[in-house]
Amino acid sequence: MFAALTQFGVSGRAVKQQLCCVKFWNPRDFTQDNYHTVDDRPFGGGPGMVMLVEPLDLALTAVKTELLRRGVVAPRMIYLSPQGRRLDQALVEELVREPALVLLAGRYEGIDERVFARHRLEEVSIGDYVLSGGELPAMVLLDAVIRQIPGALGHADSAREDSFADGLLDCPHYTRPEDYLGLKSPPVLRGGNHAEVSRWRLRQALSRTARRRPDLLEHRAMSPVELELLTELLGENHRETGPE
Ligand code: 9WO
Repeated sequence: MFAALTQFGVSGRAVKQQLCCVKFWNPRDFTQDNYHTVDDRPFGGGPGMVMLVEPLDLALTAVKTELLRRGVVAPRMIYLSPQGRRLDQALVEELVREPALVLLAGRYEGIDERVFARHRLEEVSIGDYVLSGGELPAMVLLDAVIRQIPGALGHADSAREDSFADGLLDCPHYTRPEDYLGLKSPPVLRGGNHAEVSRWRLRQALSRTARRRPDLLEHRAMSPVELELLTELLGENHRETGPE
């Protein structure tokens, strides 16, 4: 399942270049019975199954032991769950500075609560929806974190100009042809004036953010040029000009 992360794209290249290492631990390898059971019926009844505490406890302990051998003392351990703290770029930038991360992906209806008593697990959510397991959220988190590792991106500045890198939504992008079936690309982007291009992109980013995600602007400090552009935009809004 994790081949999408470890074998493809930016994250795949980072793994190949050994900028990071991703290791997998199967709770089934930490079972004692012949069937390698990792789940059981929930106490109190109800549908579905719950992941057994013992295989998860043993697996997490084994991971910690290996990390200790490698000099990592108290790794951050994260259980991917809809009950967790919402993943955002600030958390991603926090996590990329960690020497190691231990991610726990649940299946079925979830894990026995006593896993939390045995290990200090943070809960992280990638959004308010229920999936079939924590693996895809783990991959989402890892993709976001790995692309922030220095050297992971081909272009040195690609990360800085990413959406959210500056707390703003991304600006629109254009490439050839200049004119597609009468749909024109903005001339400013082809004029060769880099200062004007930067100003246009910032203006677009501010405008989009103000319209689509005003919450992002609430706690964000504004530079003088940003304030100037935003004031311009607000003036235009009052006069009811076109979209963005
Ligand atoms: C199932 C369920 C059914 C009815 C009402 C609430 C419910 N919650 C769950 C549930 O959390 N199931 C999980 C499936 C158990 C752990 C792994 N699974 C999971 C993780 N689904 N979705 C996530 C997840 C993780 C991080 N961010 C978003 C979703």
